[in-house]
Amino acid sequence: MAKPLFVLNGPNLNLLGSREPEIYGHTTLADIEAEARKCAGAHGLGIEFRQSNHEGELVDWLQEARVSASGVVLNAGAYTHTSVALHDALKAVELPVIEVHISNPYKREPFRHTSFVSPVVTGVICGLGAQGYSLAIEALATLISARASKKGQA
Ligand code: CA2
Repeated sequence: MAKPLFVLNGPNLNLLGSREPEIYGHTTLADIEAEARKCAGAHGLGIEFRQSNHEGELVDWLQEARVSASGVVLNAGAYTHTSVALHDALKAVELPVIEVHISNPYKREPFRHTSFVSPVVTGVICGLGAQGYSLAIEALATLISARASKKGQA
């Protein structure tokens, strides 16, 4: 069986569903995890679903993903807009990575218009609500099976 997907969530995403529903909707992080498991399972993939409020822990998990995952979904929360450490960790990860944002940061405050993550990931999904996680998993499943058949040809 393929290595699992890592679905990594940054600061304050544990509060989803409890505040600011006009921006983030009513879906909780537990709901997102359940949907992500279903979606990945349909493609024969397992999930390691995690959330942290600590930048260094997210860096550790990206380093772990490098050896233990087949792809990564990353919603780095506010660290998206500040973190050189996450940028550097992503550069080293050598896996398909999809950056996800529930809201569309480009419709929001100017400080959310810069991402340190986007230049070093495979793709970005934003502004589509919690559904963005399932779309990212679909994209990873396609990328991973394309990689596997390329390897088989070699
Ligand atoms: O839209 C996204 O997914 C974000 O990554 C969410 C981050 C924000 O800093 C990014 O600019 C865009 C914030 C996550 C905090 O989520 C909360 C949810 C409910 C209540 C308070 C915060």
